[in-house]
Amino acid sequence: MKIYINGKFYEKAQAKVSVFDHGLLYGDGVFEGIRAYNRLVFKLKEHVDRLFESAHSIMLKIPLSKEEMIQAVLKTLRENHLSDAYIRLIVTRGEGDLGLDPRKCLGKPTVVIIADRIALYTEKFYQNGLSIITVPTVRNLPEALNPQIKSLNYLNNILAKIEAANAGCDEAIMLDSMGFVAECTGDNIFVVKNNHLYTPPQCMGTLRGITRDCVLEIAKRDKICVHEHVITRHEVYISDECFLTGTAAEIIPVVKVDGRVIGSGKPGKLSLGLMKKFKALTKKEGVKY
Ligand code: PXG
Repeated sequence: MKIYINGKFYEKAQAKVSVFDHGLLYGDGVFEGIRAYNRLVFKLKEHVDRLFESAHSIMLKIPLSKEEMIQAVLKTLRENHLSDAYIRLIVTRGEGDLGLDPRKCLGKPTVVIIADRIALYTEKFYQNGLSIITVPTVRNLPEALNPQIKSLNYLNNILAKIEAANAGCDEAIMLDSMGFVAECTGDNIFVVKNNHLYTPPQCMGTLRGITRDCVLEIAKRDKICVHEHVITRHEVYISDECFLTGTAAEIIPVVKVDGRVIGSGKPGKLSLGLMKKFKALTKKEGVKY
């Protein structure tokens, strides 16, 4: 495996950054998770745009242009001879001292690109659906650390994941500070009721997921009525279908929430249709390498 660090490639065992890097010391940095299918990088521009937006918001100047970043991703994929891959793009504030002041980070951010494989869930979960739970840890408040920023500080989501695992569940629903459904630890959430599709709006402690946007687009094209609307837990419980979306998990059905069986208890028709259409899109759309 060849890992990109600041313009050079290193073998996995040699791919290291300083223990003084503020990405490690404070989670001071941003990241993206991107997928490539069949030598096509899916939604590469959208991911790079979001990376630059996250960086801009935390006043982190990425030392590459967007085009240079795109080329670096493509080069990393070529170096690793992977036709299907999961790409992790990381930009940290760089090396500083033991104080948190980012001005002491010498103005040299660390850029890392890893191309590997990922399988969050086995095939059986895509066929049978997940059992998930609402957890006590709420999603970060937008006025504290806005969930639109894909920062390296993911402790909010990791705490929720621990709570789900402690309860023997596969994923966690995180509420926003008002008690509405926000999202899961690394996925957006959708429900289906009477053939209408609902997902929480991005303003309520919810990341505007790129897979989420893609599903909304497919659904609109299919003349499915879509609503970006606040959702309560009750609305999830009484939904006909539920599924999660994310780059890593793709589209995965949910069949049980907080002990309540969703719909028939099996992945729903609309969910399965969207999964099929999403898969077809990933096979033909993307940036070639
Ligand atoms: N919400 C959150 C909080 C995320 O971190 C998504 C939604 C889905 O967004 P995209 O753009 O990928 O459709 C994410 C992205 C993991 C993992 O291991 C998940 C993400 C990032 C890194 C790791 O589950 N999620």
